[in-house]
Amino acid sequence: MTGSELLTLNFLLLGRTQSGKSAMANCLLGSYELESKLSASSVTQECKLQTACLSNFCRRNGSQLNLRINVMDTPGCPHPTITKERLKQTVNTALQQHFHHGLHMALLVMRGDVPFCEEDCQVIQFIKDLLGPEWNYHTTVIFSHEDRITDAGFKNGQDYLRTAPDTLLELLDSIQNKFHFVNYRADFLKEEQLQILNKLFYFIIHNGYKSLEFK
Ligand SMILES: Nc1nc2c(ncn2[C@@H]2O[C@H](COP(=O)(O)OP(=O)(O)OP(=O)(O)O)[C@@H](O)[C@H]2O)c(=O)[nH]1
Ligand SMILES: [Mg+2]
Repeated sequence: MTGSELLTLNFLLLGRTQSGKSAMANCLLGSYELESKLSASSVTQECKLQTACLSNFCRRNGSQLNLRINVMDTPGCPHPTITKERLKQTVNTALQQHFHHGLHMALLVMRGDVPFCEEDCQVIQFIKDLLGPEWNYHTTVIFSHEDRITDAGFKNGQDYLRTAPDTLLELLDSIQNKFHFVNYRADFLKEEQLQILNKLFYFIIHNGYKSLEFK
């Protein structure tokens, strides 16, 4: 006899303006519900929650595991009109309201094809302030724009990281090298969705399914 089990995982997207947060959120959800577009300013102006269910995601302890994922998209940081303090309050309130069982993983979306700079350090500080001392267990870096990296002649993201500055390598080291390069192309959406979810699921198992609670 086999039964089925439902597991809920909560994800938060964070990152600089126009880094690809909403595209990544859509990729996780396997849909196009969140507005994602090129802009000279910030597209996402408030926190938005979307949910998706994946039946028979994998087998666990002899049962079929159905996955429910809650994905919170956020405005970019730093933001042209929202101060960092205000943004922190807004994200914190949204997490308290919607993630009753806590946050499993924050996804820091960084453009893989743009060099690491001071603004990235500001986002990292924002994540530390928001998530607290355990931030590094609950943060995964998502490098977007992998397509541009391979178009430029690198074999893959790992190959590209050989050119990375120490500040970026130190960041990756501090989060136990939890990172993923994503090639966001609409026609690969389902393929990317499963790849990234499998990886995140593995990181969350490694954390013993622990989540961060917000009060
Ligand atoms: N080529 C390429 N384009 C991408 C990738 N990820 C995102 N984009 C594009 O980058 C632009 C910005 O993406 P968004 O998802 O709106 O970025 P965002 O971080 O949510 O932007 P804001 O809400 O303005 O902060 C869109 O045109 C996306 O299609 C990627 O991996 N490769
Ligand atoms: Mg957005």
